[in-house]
Amino acid sequence: MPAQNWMKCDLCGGLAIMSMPQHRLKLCEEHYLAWVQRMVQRAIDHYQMFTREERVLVAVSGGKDSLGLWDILTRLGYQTEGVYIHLGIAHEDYSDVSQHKVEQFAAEHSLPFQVVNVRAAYGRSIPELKRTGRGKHLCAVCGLVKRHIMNRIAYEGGYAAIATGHNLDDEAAILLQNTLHWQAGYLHRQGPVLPSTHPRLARKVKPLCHLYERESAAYALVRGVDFVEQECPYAVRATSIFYKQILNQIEARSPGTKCQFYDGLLEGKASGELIFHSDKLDEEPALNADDYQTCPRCGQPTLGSGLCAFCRLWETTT
Ligand code: Q46
Ligand code: ZN
Ligand code: ZN
Repeated sequence: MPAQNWMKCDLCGGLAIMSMPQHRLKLCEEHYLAWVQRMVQRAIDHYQMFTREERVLVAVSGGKDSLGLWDILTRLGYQTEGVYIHLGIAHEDYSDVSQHKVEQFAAEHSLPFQVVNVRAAYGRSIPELKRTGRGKHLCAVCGLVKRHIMNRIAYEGGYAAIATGHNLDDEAAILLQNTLHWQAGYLHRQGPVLPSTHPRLARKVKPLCHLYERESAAYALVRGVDFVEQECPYAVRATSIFYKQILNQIEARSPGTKCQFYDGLLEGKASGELIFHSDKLDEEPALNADDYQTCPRCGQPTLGSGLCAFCRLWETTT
């Protein structure tokens, strides 16, 4: 008998298209799609991210993770609406192309979504804001603006949670970075759910937190999701990419390491074996709603007195 040179699905014996060595599992297309949905459902239930009665705002960038997440949540029967934040990144028409992918996906699936164009809404795109601003790294400016807009939209629209497409590789890279620098405050709050600590700050959830990046990408490809393949041009400078590469090298030698690394943090915190002091948190969230003041300009909660970090950003650039 000639040796078989194709992988067999562990469930049906058909042609396997994905192998997950950390789970010792190989699956065909049909069983892979179902497995991914089950993994996401399990994370939503385990971490009590949201219920089917709650409305969820999905932050969609046009990439594989966020569009794949929107697809999965919709198939699982959750009430979702997408929001795309147009950052005004003109390099290779990145923002326009991404917006188009989101529009196409929403139209094909008859899903509601809205677009916030940063330049149209606030007067400057993210790269323009960075050019005229001081100090902060562009990605820090971008993150601050996105968080503010997402919180505003979730509050105005009465959404229970904001779901983002962070996968296990993203989380493990952030964890490595925070551990190498012993960022106790960030380690304290890193996890699949960031609870709401103020009525104007929605709960943040990461339903893909147990899926490797390659698994999330494979889901989008197999499902036929048309996503933007190019990364944000500024992402190449991000240190998280470097940490991801290192973790991938370790994973290749020792499958399951990324998973154990991240799960170890969550389990250690849940059991009380790992305790990080959080008194040095420099941004949201504070411990409870009383810790916040109200920004006199935008009305959002802020930890200091006077303008919030978002409003100060525009102040320093005018
Ligand atoms: S979108 Fe914005 Fe990222 Fe691009 S500019 Fe940096 S933070 S890399 S998630
Ligand atoms: Zn199968
Ligand atoms: Zn403000």
